[in-house]
Amino acid sequence: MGLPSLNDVIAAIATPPGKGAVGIVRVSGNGSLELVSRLWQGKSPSRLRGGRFTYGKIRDPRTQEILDEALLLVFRGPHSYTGQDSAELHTHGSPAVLRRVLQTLFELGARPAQPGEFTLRAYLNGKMDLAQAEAVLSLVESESEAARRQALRGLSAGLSRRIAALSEQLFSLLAHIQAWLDYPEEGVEPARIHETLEPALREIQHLLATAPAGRIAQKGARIALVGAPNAGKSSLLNALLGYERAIVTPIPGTTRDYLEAPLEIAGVPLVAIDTAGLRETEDVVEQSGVERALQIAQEADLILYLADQSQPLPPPPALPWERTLKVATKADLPAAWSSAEYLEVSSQTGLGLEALRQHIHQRLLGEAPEGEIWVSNERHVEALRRAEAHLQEAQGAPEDLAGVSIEMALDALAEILGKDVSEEVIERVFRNFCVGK
Ligand SMILES: Nc1nc2c(ncn2[C@@H]2O[C@H](COP(=O)(O)OP(=O)(O)OP(=O)(O)O)[C@@H](O)[C@H]2O)c(=O)[nH]1
Ligand SMILES: [Mg+2]
Repeated sequence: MGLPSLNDVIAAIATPPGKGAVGIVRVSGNGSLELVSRLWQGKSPSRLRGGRFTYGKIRDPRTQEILDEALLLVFRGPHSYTGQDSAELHTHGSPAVLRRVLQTLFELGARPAQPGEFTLRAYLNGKMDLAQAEAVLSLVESESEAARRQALRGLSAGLSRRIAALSEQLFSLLAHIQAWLDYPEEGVEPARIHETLEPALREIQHLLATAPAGRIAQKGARIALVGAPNAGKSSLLNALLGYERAIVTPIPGTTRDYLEAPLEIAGVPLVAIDTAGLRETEDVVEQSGVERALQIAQEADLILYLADQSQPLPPPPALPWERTLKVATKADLPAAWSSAEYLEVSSQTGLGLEALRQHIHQRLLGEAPEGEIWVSNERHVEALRRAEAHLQEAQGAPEDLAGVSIEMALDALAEILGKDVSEEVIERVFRNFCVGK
């Protein structure tokens, strides 16, 4: 397929489909301002300063028909998002207006922008690296506070800077090894491979350790509530949600099918899943509910295992306990047992709910440091893993072979920033963008 041409004028609607207060059509490329001037009635775009708005009318040059009153924003390359001359037409947010304006631009010679093509141009023109371009996509797609925060860190080169610093260290080590191999008689000190490799490896491992948190911040997590009938699962779901989503009764076996509800804890998007109480039963409907509950627990990122503290503790079911948080429910009632392994809550009084939220947050995000970039992109994780493996190879190898491994690690790191990557990689990254971004 190949990458699209960089220099022609592209145009697209940048605002989402449907009606809105304002709609934006974006234009970028060599000659884009001249092209826009042909449908603009008002102060000429070529006389406008970059970054300034002007008010005027959009006119179909063939029929002279006025399409809308609008604002025109002009950017001059290289001081623009794409690095090229660009313009934005801010019209009324009507699909009919936007379609007509776009159609007119096409008739004047612009071509429809492909998904992500504005950002692609920004990347190819050196306005941002590939990791930043991917952060743009993550930011547009972010639906939670945690995702937004992380994407913004990526956009402002949070990851790029760390990768660049890491590469810098490895480059100078490589240069040192090279000098030592080329001029052994010059008395260049033998490369101290280990001393430089150790911190570089630690940095990579540190970044990789943030990946589970990064994934959860971006994609969210699934939390299953399981336990015996009447343990208080549906009540806890409702208490966490703050509204009565699930049916609660004193009859054991009330919930028979599972039930999902979205919620956000400390900015992290979660889906909480209430399930049927675990017990042996003759009822086929309930039986199948119990099977589902166990299945859901297996697939969940985190399990809350609930046990009623006012009743004798039932024998524990088979669960992936390393992913399970134990919760003692009905803490407002007299206790039949008590265990330090269990977090006490009462859905009725709200006791322990805040602590439970904190534990959930802690279990999901682990030790991932707040205020730091978390690696959330699969492509980045994969490249970091390769870099890690190559540096580990280098650690045990003689100098000349170590040099080769370090070079391969450097290549892997460069891929994150999009240096010397294949068109296929670039296409894959931009395929997921929306048109107009
Ligand atoms: N005192 C007290 N009662 C509670 C609390 N949480 C739940 N209950 C009561 O315990 C009973 C069972 O609650 P549910 O939330 O339906 O329990 P469940 O685990 O969903 O039960 P099944 O759907 O049958 O598996 C109801 O009568 C609730 O009112 C609590 O924190 N304190
Ligand atoms: Mg229930």
